[in-house]
Amino acid sequence: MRAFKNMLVTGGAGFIGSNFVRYTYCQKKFEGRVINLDKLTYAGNPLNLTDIEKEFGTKSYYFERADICDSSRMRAVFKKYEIDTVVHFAAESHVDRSIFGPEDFINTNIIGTFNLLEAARELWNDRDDVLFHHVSTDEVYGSLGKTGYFFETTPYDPTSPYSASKASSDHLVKAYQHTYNIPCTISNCSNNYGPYQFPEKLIPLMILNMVEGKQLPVYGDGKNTRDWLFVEDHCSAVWRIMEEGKSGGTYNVGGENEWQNITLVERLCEMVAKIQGKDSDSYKRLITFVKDRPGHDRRYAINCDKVKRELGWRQEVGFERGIEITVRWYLDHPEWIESVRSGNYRKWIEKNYGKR
Ligand code: NAD
Ligand code: TDX
Repeated sequence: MRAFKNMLVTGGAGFIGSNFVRYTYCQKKFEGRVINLDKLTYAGNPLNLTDIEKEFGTKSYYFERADICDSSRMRAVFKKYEIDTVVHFAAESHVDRSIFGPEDFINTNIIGTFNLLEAARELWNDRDDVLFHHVSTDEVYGSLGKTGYFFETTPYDPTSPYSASKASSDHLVKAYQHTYNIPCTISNCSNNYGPYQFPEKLIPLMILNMVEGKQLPVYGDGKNTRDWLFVEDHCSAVWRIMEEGKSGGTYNVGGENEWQNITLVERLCEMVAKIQGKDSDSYKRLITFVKDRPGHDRRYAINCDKVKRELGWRQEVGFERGIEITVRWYLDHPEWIESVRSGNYRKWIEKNYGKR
């Protein structure tokens, strides 16, 4: 089993990255140093980790506000903290945004990943006690019809600027492992859900719109299908892969939990209504079919037998429980929602980290 000392977590102020940092301290009881490197774009929110900052900020948790597109800064951070492990979450992550403005996706997802790999190549210098773990998506495989699954061997066929940029970064990671022998692992994961997800993504957007009595916009005919994974289960998979995965290995991670969007939104209406003791029809009436996303992938479904068979990973949180935890979290954290909705946390960032 690999052991890690100085772990650079990129994008640790975002949704999955912040859950991963919390999981690392609270579940894994990690005793090394965690260096959270994040540019704090609109999606990065330092409030996501105030508890960790408070408890570990003077011991082993460090925050570096930096852009992974800044190559000299990446090398400096590697040197400053003697980084031996990279867990690379930082990315532009929203498909709709990539359709309206792809440039940031090309820069961060491709050039940013390249910069981190270059820092590793230069500073790790053939070491084999290091690891670069790259967090990727099932969207690199394209879209499925009514049947079938994505396997690790499925040819890449990305369709959106977002998925094309993630596919490109995956290829770079594989090339660096192959050419320079940098120990690398990759995970390709399905749709995550859970606390701290920015409310531009389907599940938090729907919950918050319900609370505010706004329309619930469902794209197209609502029959596009996604495989949903509770975020903590993703974090446990990343840890398994980092500890035990083969260098050069790629691992699919999924929830084995497919839902058509419309059915998922109806279930969310029922969960919110149940928790609030209300009638779910009052929420279901808000469902509105809207113009489809251009190039909208029809269905994603992950086969994750490899990570189960080779590394003994399992999902632990079933969908009903995961949805309840998630809905309750959003209902119980109005101050987080207010900060994200109003952009107030930007003022906090400027006060603490200066203007961008
Ligand atoms: P997110 O958008 O919530 O967070 C991304 C984080 O990266 C933010 O904190 C942001 O400030 C930071 N960031 C963006 N550009 C940066 C830059 N140039 N330099 C430094 N930091 C930068 O995203 P997420 O949903 O947490 O996704 C994390 C990773 O997981 C991404 O690589 C994404 O492709 C992948 N992924 C996400 C899902 C999902 O369902 N959310 C599924 C599979 C894979
Ligand atoms: O308002 C909406 N209405 C709607 O019908 C939104 C925001 C989404 N949708 C649909 C589009 C998708 O079929 O819901 C589904 C999920 O949409 P998103 O939450 O935007 O996620 P998706 O596009 O599937 O991509 C997500 O999963 C894979 C993440 O954003 C990616 O970062 C990850 O790689």
